[in-house]
Amino acid sequence: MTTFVDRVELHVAAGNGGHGCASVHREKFKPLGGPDGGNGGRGGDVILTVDQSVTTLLEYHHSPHRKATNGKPGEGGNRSGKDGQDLVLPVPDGTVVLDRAGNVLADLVGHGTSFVAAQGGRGGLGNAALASARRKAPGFALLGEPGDLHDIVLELKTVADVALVGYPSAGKSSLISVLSAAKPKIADYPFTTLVPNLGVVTAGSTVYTIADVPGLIPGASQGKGLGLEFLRHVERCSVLVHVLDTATLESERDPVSDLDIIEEELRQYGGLGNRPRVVVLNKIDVPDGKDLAEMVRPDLEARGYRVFEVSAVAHLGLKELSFALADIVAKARAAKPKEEATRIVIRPKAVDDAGFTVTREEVDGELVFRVRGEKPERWVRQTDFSNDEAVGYLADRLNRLGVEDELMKAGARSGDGVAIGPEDNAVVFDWEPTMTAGAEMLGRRGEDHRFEAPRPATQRRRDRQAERDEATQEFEGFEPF
Ligand SMILES: Nc1nc2c(ncn2[C@@H]2O[C@H](COP(=O)(O)OP(=O)(O)OP(=O)(O)O)[C@@H](O)[C@H]2O)c(=O)[nH]1
Ligand SMILES: [Mg+2]
Repeated sequence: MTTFVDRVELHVAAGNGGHGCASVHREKFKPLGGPDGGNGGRGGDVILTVDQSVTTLLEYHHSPHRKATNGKPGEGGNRSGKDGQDLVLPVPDGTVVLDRAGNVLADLVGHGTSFVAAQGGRGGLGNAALASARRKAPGFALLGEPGDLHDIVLELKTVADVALVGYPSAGKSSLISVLSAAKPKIADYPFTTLVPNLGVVTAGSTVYTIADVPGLIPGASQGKGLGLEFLRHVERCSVLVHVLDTATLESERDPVSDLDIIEEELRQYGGLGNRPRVVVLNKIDVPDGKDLAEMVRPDLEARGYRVFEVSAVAHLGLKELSFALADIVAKARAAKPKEEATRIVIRPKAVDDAGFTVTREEVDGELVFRVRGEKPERWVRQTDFSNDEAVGYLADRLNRLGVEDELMKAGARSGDGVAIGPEDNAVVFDWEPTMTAGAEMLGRRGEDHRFEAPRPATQRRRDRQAERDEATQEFEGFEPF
């Protein structure tokens, strides 16, 4: 038997975006031909896709680290870097994707249904794309962004229409073996079935799937036997079938009390209450079994169950049962909202990237104003802090977004600490509210070691003047995103 794995933790890394290129076109007799640095390529995504030929998550159990390829950097001559390749990971039908906290991110049902588990980083713009009327020859380019890194959990919930539940040795696997072409393991000791079996049944014009789960015993909800762990495989079914053993040799058991006990365990598990149920009294080929079945039948029917007397071994009552199940399945399918086109691609929720927040915080006894927001944080990631022009461009962008104004409103004063990004990964600098001097804001008293390339004082003065001049004109810089 192949190993069955129905829960794995997977570490997915999308590709990083390639850096943009800063380059100036050169030709004989035409020394300053303008910026021609190309854009970096996009990093590849990691995509989970339902593939019906895959039945377990075993592969990911063996190698849980998966990475898509990076985008290539842009090059001179307006050559864009190549995009990274998406990494497509095939998963079984019915795979549920969760984050580590247990929140469901996606529920993948139907061949071809896909989920982007990690998004590749954007490529950085080259200096050709950053050029504008005002910034004719940018001496910088944007960095590619890192791709997403996520730890996710994959859980398999078998997609079956009909689920068989019951005590060990009640004959669940035997029933699957005679209703479908599946050949599960059958034996006369309890817990023969350790993982769910799945079979396909054809009854008239209806084709449906039927699954069993390992046998349940009293106290399964407290983890007795194999526990309720496998019940997630029956969560999606349209109908639950109680398989009751009419020929058990255990003196304290009978079909009705077996049913009560299994129902109690299902109730403990929760979520299956509204599923239609039918009762199958199995093993009526045994004479005592037949008698017992006839005895308990009125009782069960009085409770509202449809009751089928069958023998998996002697092939009795099977046709009636399979057609009745087909009927319930067909009705359930008709009642379900129409399935959307099969090839659904689920993308992670788009982050609200319009806004940003400024909050006052105390870090190690010092006042810090923290700026959080998709755009400011992305722009910081795109900035090559060893390049003053790039830092100036960042300052311009932040200013235009209104970060400066908000800091002012929040009470920030010259020299206060400002951090852009989350606590563990922020760019920190001392605030200079003279936003016209773009590069100065970040450059002069920055605490970030990346700011440390000094410029001579004369150069700085000249830059500042140029930037002031620039800022008095209306900003018309290229806004890439
Ligand atoms: N006489 C008789 N025996 C049956 C019938 N159905 C199943 N059995 C026997 O009952 C025993 C258990 O059958 P399984 O199909 O393995 O039972 P199960 O419910 O899948 O059991 P677990 O996997 O342990 O939960 C086997 O020895 C079967 O041959 C039947 O209709 N009549
Ligand atoms: Mg079994």
